[in-house]
Amino acid sequence: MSDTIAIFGVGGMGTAVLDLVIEQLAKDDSAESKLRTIAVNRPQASLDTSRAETAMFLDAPDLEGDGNVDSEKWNEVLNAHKDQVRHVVDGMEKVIVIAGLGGLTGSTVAPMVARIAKQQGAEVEALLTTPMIFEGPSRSKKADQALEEINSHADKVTTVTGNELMAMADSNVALDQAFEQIDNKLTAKVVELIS
Ligand SMILES: Nc1nc2c(ncn2[C@@H]2O[C@H](COP(=O)(O)OP(=O)(O)OP(=O)(O)O)[C@@H](O)[C@H]2O)c(=O)[nH]1
Ligand SMILES: [Mg+2]
Repeated sequence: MSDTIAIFGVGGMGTAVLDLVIEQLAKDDSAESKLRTIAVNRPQASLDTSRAETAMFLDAPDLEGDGNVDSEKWNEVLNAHKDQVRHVVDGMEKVIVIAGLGGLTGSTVAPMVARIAKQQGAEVEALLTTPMIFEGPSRSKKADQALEEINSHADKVTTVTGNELMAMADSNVALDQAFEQIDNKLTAKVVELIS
C-alpha cells in the first residue's frame, strides 16, 4: 500500500511525540506502510536523534534561541519551506499535525502546514496543546492566534489545554517523569487518529 497519511511533528513537543508515535507504530506493519513522517524543528541539532523519515530543519543561523526573533526574517524562513511542505503533502489522503502552541516554531509552522495541506486537498487533523498557565499571557496569546488559524483550515482539531496537560501527570512525580506521562498520553491520541 502506498503512503496515505503524513504526520508532521512540529517544534519541541511535536517532534518528541512524533518519535513516540513512530516507536509505537513500528510494531504495526499495516500502519507503518501507509505513513510518512516529518519532523520540523530548529535548531538543527534538535533533529539529530529524530526517528522521522524526513527532518525539516528551519535553517536560520541568526534566529536561534527562544528570544525575540525578527518576524520578517522568520517569515522568510517559513516561505522558503512552503514548497517542501507542498511536495510532502501532495497526494496524501490525510495530514496530521502535532504541535505544542505558545512558542515560535509550533505556533507558526503548524498553521502553515494545515493551510497548505488543505489547499492540496487532504483531510487535515491536528493534535495541539496550549500553554500551561505559568508560561504567561504572551505565549497564551500566541497559542490562541495559531489555534484560530489552524481551526480555519483543519477538518478536526483535538486541543489539550495546559490545565488538562497538568492533569495527565501524577502530581507527585519529577518534571521529566511528568512530561513522559503526558507524552505517552498524547501519543495514544495520535495513534487513535491514525487507526
Ligand atoms: N508534552 C510535552 N510538552 C512540551 C515538550 N516540550 C515542550 N512542551 C510544551 O509545548 C509547548 C511549546 O513548546 P515547544 O514545543 O518547545 O515550542 P516550539 O514550537 O519548539 O517553539 P520555539 O522553541 O519557541 O521555536 C510549551 O507549552 C511547552 O511547555 C515535551 O517534550 N512534551
Ligand atoms: Mg523549540
